Amino acid sequence: MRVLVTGGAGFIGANFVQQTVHERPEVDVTVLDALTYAGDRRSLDPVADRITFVEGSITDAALVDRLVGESDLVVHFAAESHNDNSLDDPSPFVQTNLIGTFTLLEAVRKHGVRFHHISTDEVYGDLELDDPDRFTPETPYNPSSPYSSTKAGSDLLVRAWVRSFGLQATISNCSNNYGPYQHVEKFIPRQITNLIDGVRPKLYGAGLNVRDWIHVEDHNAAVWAIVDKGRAGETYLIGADGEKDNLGVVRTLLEIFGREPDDFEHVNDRPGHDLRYAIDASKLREELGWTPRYTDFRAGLEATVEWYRANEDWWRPRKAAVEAKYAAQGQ
Ligand code: NAD
Ligand code: TDX
Repeated sequence: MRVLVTGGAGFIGANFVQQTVHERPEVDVTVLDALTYAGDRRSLDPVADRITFVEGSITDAALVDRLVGESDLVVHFAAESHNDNSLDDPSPFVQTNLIGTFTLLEAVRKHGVRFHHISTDEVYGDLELDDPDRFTPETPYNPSSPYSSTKAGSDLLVRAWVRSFGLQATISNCSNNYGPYQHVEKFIPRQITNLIDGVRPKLYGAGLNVRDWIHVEDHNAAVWAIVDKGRAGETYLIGADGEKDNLGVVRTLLEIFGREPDDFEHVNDRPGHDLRYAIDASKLREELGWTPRYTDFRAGLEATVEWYRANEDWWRPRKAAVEAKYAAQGQ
């Protein structure tokens, strides 16, 4: 089977490619990645000699047409992925998340190739802290940020191509991922690398916002379960019952580093900051038999801390610029 992985040099995509090479030696992997500020070829070093890497954009219709035409399956991770950046400049979000997905859909339609679209729980908006309901595939779309609205738009394009053109496609909407190779702009790696540097973690606002954490390997195992056994045209929500407020995550990290529980700073809140995400993944669990392996969040965080300690040469080159950008925003 020949698989085209878009965004395979990013956080989740690189983990997906590494897992695929190790667990499915029969699969032939080609990565298409534009190597934006978020992409890093070094994240594919452990499998570099076992994959084909193509540097290019998913908005390049001729390139996409050729690569899709040589594939049996496309797994589409490529995106602009950071909410804070989308508040600063939404333009690349519209280009990559909307135009890029459209470009892929047209090629997949032409060549009749199976497509899996990676999306986010943020398309559903946010929940109150005490809301007993969680997101399900029936929850209406209500995105808040330029990032989540472009992801929502890309999901709707996929749904329309399924209905109008009979595309063999599935969609997954996953909650917040953590694990190795995540860019230091994101919450958990930012705080881990701050703590390694002896800097206090930075909490937006009061730190009461809730995210539903899942280890990246569990996300990727779910993606393969959907590709293997999912029904075309369906949406599957991926989550591992990992709700935590940001303050709780920071306190766990402080404990892992042997620091006092209040040794953090409150910084400016994110405008329009979604309060809470929570996933009901029962369809995925019941229909496809998927279960997460990382059920102990603290143990998963400890392993992630160890990875950042052992791979300082991977994250160090980006750290100062990320912190300078946050500092300019009072974050
Ligand atoms: P990331 O920012 O770490 O990686 C994105 C990758 O896409 C990078 O390698 C980048 O170079 C590449 N890319 C960007 N624009 C491109 C373009 N025009 N053409 C080709 N490649 C391009 O993101 P991530 O956290 O790994 O997220 C991957 C996917 O998973 C995204 O679709 C995101 O919306 C989704 N998702 C992420 C999370 C999360 O917690 N990180 C949760 C749910 C869903
Ligand atoms: O320094 C920080 N302090 C802080 O309190 C940062 C960077 C973030 N936060 C808060 C904001 C959020 O409530 O932590 C939470 C997580 O923030 P992010 O890592 O930026 O993730 P989020 O905005 O929740 O979006 C993530 O999950 C869904 C991914 O970045 C998206 O790509 C995915 O779709």
